[in-house]
Amino acid sequence: MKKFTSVNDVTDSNALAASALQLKKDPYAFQQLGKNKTIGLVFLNPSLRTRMSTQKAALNLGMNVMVLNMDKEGWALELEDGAIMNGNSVEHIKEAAAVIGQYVDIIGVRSFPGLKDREEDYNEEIFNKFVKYCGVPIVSLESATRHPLQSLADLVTIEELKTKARPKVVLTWAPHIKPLPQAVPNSFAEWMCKANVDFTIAHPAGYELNSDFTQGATITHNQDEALADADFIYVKNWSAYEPYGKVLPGNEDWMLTNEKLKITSDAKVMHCLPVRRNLELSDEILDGPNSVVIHEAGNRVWAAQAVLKAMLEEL
Ligand code: SN0
Repeated sequence: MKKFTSVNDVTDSNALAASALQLKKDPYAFQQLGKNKTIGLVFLNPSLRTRMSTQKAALNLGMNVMVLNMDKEGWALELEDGAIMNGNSVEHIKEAAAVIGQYVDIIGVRSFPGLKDREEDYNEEIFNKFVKYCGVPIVSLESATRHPLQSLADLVTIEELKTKARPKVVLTWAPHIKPLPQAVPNSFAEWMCKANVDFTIAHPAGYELNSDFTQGATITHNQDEALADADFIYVKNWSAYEPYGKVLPGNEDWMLTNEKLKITSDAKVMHCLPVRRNLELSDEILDGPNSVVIHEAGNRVWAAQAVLKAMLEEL
């Protein structure tokens, strides 16, 4: 694999999930593969799981790891082509990305959407500048519109914990006070649409995702209808796609509770984390027997390791 930015970069997502589960059984089998190879993880936004799991994955493969918290420790970055840099920005992304590419064999980049200009976000303008100027294979650590390492870990978790060949998986919107990206739900939807699952998306009216990501999904505004007989529930907030980046009033009753779990098939509850307790997801669910969120976060290592292994094999 030369780049990992979406499910479309993967020839066989089930085989990649199987590779992740194999690595989970034998984490250090490919220590030679990454010897003397370096990954640079560049963060323009905060991270806990993506940073630590990708770092651990690289170490398991024998790689060296460098982390740059560019938003906090780097020079203020200029992103505009043709800018006259007489303001606060110090270094243009053209030089910054190209220089990082001199030091590493693979680059990972995290760049959240601004949630102001939909075209800019959905064209992945910042992320694609890294792709264009860094000159080395790139892995997305969450871009404006997708979070593929998370989605692969989610697929791995479902494959690992499912008790029937084709489980019912429900992505349900949850309340939040801040406008959050659509990256996680977009990405989860496009991976689930290609997986062997019965996939439903439930959200309040007005939170329709971009239909490019949801082809093949059942979509409903009725949460109860969606939750009936669910085997997995994936809880996530996102802001509206239209009007772009907005939080619409109401819908607090969309938070998942034990009462709502009763109509499911004793569903396992997933969330990418970080989660705001008792706003997005109740204590009783997070601390109860149906939550698999910590297990899911643990699987981030094996997902990242399967991706880095596939990239190292083609370096
Ligand atoms: C990010 C998101 O895309 O929703 C990262 C998830 C992996 N989440 C947040 O930014 C949460 C911020 C908050 O204030 O709760």
